[in-house]
Amino acid sequence: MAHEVPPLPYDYKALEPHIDEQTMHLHHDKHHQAYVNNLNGALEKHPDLGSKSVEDLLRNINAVPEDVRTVVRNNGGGHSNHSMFWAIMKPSGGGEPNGPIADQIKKDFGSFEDFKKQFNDAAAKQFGSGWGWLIWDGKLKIMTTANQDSPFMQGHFPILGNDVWEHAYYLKYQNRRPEYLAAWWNTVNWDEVNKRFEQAKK
Ligand code: MN3
Repeated sequence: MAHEVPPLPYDYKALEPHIDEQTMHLHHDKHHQAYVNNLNGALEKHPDLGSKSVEDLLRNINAVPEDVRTVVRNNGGGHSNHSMFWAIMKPSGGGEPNGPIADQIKKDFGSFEDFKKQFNDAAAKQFGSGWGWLIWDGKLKIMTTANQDSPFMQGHFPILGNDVWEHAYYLKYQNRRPEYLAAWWNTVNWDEVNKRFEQAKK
């Protein structure tokens, strides 16, 4: 069964003014679709991998046949990362986190403000294209990956992640990545992040 881009769970302009409508169209309809097309193209050569979830492929990336491993890494990573990304945002999102993730952030980072500062700092410093992540490793930790590499490849469950490829922000913010990083928190869907936090601890 072929992989598919999940439909955006809100309108393309719903995250304005933080993320603009044109960026959402290009990002979701073109970039994410291209990752899915490339992933499906690679998997056609190995029908035995067709039944695996993209997360399972990434968790065992070294078991993927060598002739398609890099394509699966980049495009399977791109598919998984973006599927998470659309889901953890919502219109009129942001504000202070709630529920268990709020308590854990306080425990592991001192305060939400300190966590945001550390996360934005790490994501701003990611050289070139990549992602900033919040993962669970017995405690909450911030990490970054290059390109479309996924925390799943390192055995970690991504609770929350922000895309720092230029395609995520360049139309509106140009080279001002820190401005995009600061604005992005106004889109976060903390209910969804809490669901992912539950999954991460399993
Ligand atoms: Mn992207």
